[in-house]
This record gives sequence, C-alpha cells and structure tokens, in this order.
Amino acid sequence: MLTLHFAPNSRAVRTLWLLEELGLEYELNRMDFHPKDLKSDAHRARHPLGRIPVLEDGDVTIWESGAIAEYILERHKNGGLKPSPDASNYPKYLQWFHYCEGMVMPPINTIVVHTILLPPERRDETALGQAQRLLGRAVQPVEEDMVGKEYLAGDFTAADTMLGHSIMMANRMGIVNDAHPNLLGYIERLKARPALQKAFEFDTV
Ligand SMILES: N[C@@H](CCC(=O)N[C@@H](CS)C(=O)NCC(=O)O)C(=O)O
Repeated sequence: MLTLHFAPNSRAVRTLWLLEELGLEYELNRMDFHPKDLKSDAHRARHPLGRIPVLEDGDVTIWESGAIAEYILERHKNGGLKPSPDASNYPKYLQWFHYCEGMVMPPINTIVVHTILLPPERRDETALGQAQRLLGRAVQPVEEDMVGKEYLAGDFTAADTMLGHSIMMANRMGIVNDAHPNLLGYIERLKARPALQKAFEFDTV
C-alpha cells in the first residue's frame, strides 16, 4: 500500500492529485503544516529535513515531489500520464516537468518566505520584489507555449500536476493575471478535473 505523508497548503497536493488521476489506492498521513508534525522525530526519520511530500511503498521511502511522481509512474502505472520516450511530446513533457522545481518554485519559495513565513520585521522588500520579477519572467515562456494547447504536453500528463500546480500558486500570488490569458484558461481546465477537485478537498492551493 502507498502511504502519502501530506500537509495542507503545500506541494504535497501534487502527489495527491497524481494518485487521484491514476486511480491508485493510497493511505494519507495528514499532518499539520507545523513544526510539531513536520520536524517531529517520526517525520525526520522519513525525511531528514522534515519536509513534504514523502511517499512510502512497502520498504521504500522516497521524497522530492518530482522524484515521487516518476516513481509512481514507473512502478505503479507503467508509464501512464507520461509520453513514451519516442513520442513527439516527450521532450516538452520532460522540460515542463523539471521547469517546475528548477525555475518556477525558487522565486515562489522566496515570495512565500517574505510574505508569510517570516515575521513582518524580518521580511525584505528588495528580495520580495526581485522574486516577483523573476517569477513573472519565468511564467512568460509557459504562457507563450500554451497557445493552441489544452495542457503542457498537449494531453494531460504528470507535468501538469507539477508545473500546473506552480502556475496556480503564481496566479494566487497575482503574478499570473489578465496579462496571461492562455494560463488563465489552462488553470480553469485544471480546476475542472475531478481528480484535482478531490485533492483540493484535503488542501487549498
Ligand atoms: N523540492 C522539494 C521541496 C519540498 C518542500 O520544501 N516542501 C515544503 C512544503 S511545500 C515543506 O515541507 N516545508 C516545510 C518546512 O520547510 O519546514 C519537493 O519538490 O518535494
């Protein structure tokens, strides 16, 4: 049985969403997004930094949302929701899948730190402004690439559970806005998916 270690308002919803899209059975260890749970000895034994998501599968424990997605696709769905390597949309799938944690999440992390996590007196307006500009530049190629497409790789794939989630976060932060009509349409399509609605029952983006 797969067990997802999860807390609301986090990247862990990506894994939940993917599990729902694939129709896999899983157990959810729903923790609070709070050090009492995430930095507990029990959770640090699963993830040395006390972060989420973490997936357990028998004697396997794996963390990093992208690695977890690949693990699920390879071990439990035989490549479902992932184009085969010789498919024309495979390079695009790979690119957008990894663009999420590589390019879009770093400025999002900085924005969260300087708007929510740090106490007001330690927030840095310069760092915040830089991250907002960086995020604005990072979402632009996604906006341009969405022309005439429903999803990042054409068909819905696991890349959408990764980068699609980040695009929704950037929208909540006001960085994806009316200047990004293709991304706004994309977000509406994602939100209409029953699997995402199910995942959101446990979460808010
Ligand atoms: N690159 C990692 C990031 C993991 C991560 O930082 N998760 C956040 C939640 S979105 C977390 O656990 N934060 C708790 C903390 O920093 O204490 C991934 O994609 O899984």
